[in-house]
Amino acid sequence: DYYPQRKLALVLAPFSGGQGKSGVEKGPEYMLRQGLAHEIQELGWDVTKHEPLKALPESDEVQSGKVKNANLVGEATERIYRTNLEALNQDSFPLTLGGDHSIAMGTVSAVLGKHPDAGLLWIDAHADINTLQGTESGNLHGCPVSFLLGLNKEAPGKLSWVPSKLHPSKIVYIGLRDLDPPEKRIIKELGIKAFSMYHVDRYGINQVIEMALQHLGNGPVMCSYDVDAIDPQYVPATGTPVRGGLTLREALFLVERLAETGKLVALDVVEVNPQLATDDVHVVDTINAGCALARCALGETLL
Ligand code: 6HN
Ligand code: MN
Ligand code: MN
Ligand code: MN
Repeated sequence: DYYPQRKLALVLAPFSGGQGKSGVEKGPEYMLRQGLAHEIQELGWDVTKHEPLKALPESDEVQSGKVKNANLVGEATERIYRTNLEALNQDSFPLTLGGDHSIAMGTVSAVLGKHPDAGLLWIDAHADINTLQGTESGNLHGCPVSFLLGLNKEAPGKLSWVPSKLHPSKIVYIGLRDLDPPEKRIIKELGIKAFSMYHVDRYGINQVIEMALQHLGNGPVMCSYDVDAIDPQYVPATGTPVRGGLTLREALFLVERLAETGKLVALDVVEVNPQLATDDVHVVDTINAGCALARCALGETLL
């Protein structure tokens, strides 16, 4: 058990600069309004709130190829990194609420700063491993893993802070179903362990998580959870939905199992965008799913 004192740092990351759709910065606020902090306290955690992105300055953007908002993403992710590393150093579990997935440059770097041997479980419909060269969209939420792995020779502007501390053998994907061609090539070349929805169907979610954990070995595990891993019928309010995803039970089972191992050291819940819903039920479903992921990862059980 990495957190015998049950201290939790609730890190709010209302950030949308890693992609083009507004609304994803409202994710934390909606999850808090749902009562998430209180629910976590009821699970026995001592919760402190952190807002590293308060008063984020206007950034003067560097124009660097196709990539958008490099300075803004750099500034935001470095702030998140500092906050999360400090939390980890004070034996607190960082739960980071996004915001778009670019914020994982900060959260994952913090975990690897504290626990160099940590494994990373990336649960997502997408691989988010596009390089500066390979990205089609120019959206940095599609690129955090390439920065963490050090695949970009020169990081533009304020993105240069990101340390490349992640080894390709220390990341495992679950839920993939929408990769860009260069992403498929990188995953093959680096031999990264990846369980797509094909593998979830073939082996079942239970075997998939066991194989993932076995691959990562015995050390601590961080989970970066993009809610678009879950099928849009359960989680419609997200920026890049892809059909054919995890059921809500499969999605929750993954984090229930992680909690049970006692090896989980940090969690991100990202890409909740309450503005991208056509009706209120969609918002409620999505927020409920996001909050449930956090609670299950923090020890909530069905019995
Ligand atoms: N996410 N591969 C696409 C891109 O723009 O690079 C989609 C990325 C989605 C990122 O969902 O966190
Ligand atoms: Mn995604
Ligand atoms: Mn694509
Ligand atoms: Mn993602």
